[in-house]
Amino acid sequence: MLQKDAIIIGAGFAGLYMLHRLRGLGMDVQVFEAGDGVGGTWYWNRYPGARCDVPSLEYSYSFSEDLQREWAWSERYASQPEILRYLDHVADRFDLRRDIAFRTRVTSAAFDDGWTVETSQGERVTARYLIAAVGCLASAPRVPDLPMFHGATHHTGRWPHEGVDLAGKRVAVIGTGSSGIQAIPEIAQVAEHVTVFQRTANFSVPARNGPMDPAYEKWFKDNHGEIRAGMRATHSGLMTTPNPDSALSAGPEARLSAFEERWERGGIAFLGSFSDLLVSEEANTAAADFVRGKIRATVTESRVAEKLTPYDHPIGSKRICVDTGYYATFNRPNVRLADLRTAPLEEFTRYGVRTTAGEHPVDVIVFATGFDALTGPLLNIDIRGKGGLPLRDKWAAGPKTYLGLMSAGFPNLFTITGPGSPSVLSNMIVSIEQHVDWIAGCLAHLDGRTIDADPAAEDAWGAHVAEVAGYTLFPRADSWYMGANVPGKPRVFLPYVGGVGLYRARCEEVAATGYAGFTI
Ligand code: N01
Repeated sequence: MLQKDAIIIGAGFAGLYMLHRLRGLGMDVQVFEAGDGVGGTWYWNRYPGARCDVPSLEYSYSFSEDLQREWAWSERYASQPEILRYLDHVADRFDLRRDIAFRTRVTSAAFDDGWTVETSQGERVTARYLIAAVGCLASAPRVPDLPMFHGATHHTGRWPHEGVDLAGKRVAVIGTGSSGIQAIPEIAQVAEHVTVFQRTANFSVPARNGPMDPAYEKWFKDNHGEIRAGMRATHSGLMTTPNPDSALSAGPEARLSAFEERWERGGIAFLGSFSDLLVSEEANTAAADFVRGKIRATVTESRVAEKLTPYDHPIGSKRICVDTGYYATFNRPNVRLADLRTAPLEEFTRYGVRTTAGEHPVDVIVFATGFDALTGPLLNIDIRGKGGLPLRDKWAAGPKTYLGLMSAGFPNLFTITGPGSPSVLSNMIVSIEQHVDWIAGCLAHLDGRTIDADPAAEDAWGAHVAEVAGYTLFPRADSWYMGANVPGKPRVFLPYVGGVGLYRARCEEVAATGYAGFTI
């Protein structure tokens, strides 16, 4: 049986950088990757319009000054193909591919002094340390099986690499989260007809994407060190500075102008218009009303505008969407909104989608129905810790982690951006680099010894994660942050909302005090 110092699961942003760091420690590492290329979420999510909602320069590695200097982003927000090209470049530049086994899914991992993993290729490999760089979403898409349907079906997170020719086709899109909201305007431009099946209306803000401004790019690169240090200390890991004022203390005119200014600027920074949008219901309603007004002003048919307007959750309590022409797409003659609240979905028939209002004949069904977020990518692997305890059993009532980095009883298993860490509430690249650096520092400190989280420290961290979430409006939404999108999944707020700056300080303090809360 092959023996390694460490095994990394996944070759996305997290796995690639982890491999690079562990090589720097002189470790012999094996990476397993299910796809036939690097990229993780950017390898799988190739649907039309797939694009990052964090500005390109901020959504890139900071660990290498040379990499940063030599790579040029073409747009303010990078498209999926460009991000994938970037990750391919990183893999080549740092000669990472030679330690990655592609088309190889880790199916199980069991601890007995070290870890033994089994793969879809029938291999068994052991290593002292196991690092799950499985991402938060992409490896666990929710794909229904529709044997009856005559046409093609595609999940946005499993889009065929050769693309899908939708020209002249009647297309159903199910789901109006970030993926659907990005894909629908693109699909509408080529398809003969698009029916959008909406269960929950969502808030979306315009991206205002455009070509990269060379002067801005130069400024960013010239001041890279200072800018990146600043980003690491913020709440979100983004460069944008939230307005520290309260929406409630601002007068109506100042409030409107702050919302208008951020709306014009574009992107998720809209939620930083004021400091209290995610903690005060009244402040949140002001922001939500502003966006509702924009939807009504954009969509010409008032009945459709009303259906597209969200009322059932605070703005930002579900991941805010960022779009290019989403609401205006509903003014096109070839786009129709099917509201599943008034006419619920009954079944997929041979020729289309049937709701209680009748059958919609279509040629292609696009599922933009999301993912079993945060826990799914880990629990899809049969992971067993001390005494053979399955992680699925330990997490039956919700994930239990210490700092989102380890789970007690699963020694030497690290989770990059795991549940209980800022992960999906932050700029993922900042959080990934922070976790990778912390894990690399920890492994250097361990020098081959075994580490496990203390159950008491884990319980205290879990209580803290829940307590902080309780101060916010996040738990008010039926979101994937809460596990609410997967039937039967425990309702627990999964990421840590305390912010990347405070979280980083906490992790650094733990390391500096001899890994308090861990047993070595
Ligand atoms: O998935 P989602 P996503 N019948 O879970 C609906 C990141 N991301 O792939 O709200 C009918 O958000 C569901 O309806 P409801 C980002 O973090 C980033 O869009 O559950 N409808 C919802 O409308 C994002 O948040 C980027 O009532 C069903 C939709 O499907 C995360 O990935 C781009 C249904 C799912 O929305 C996930 O986004 C894309 C059913 N049975 C994704 N089941 C950017 O960087 C589900 N739905 C821009």
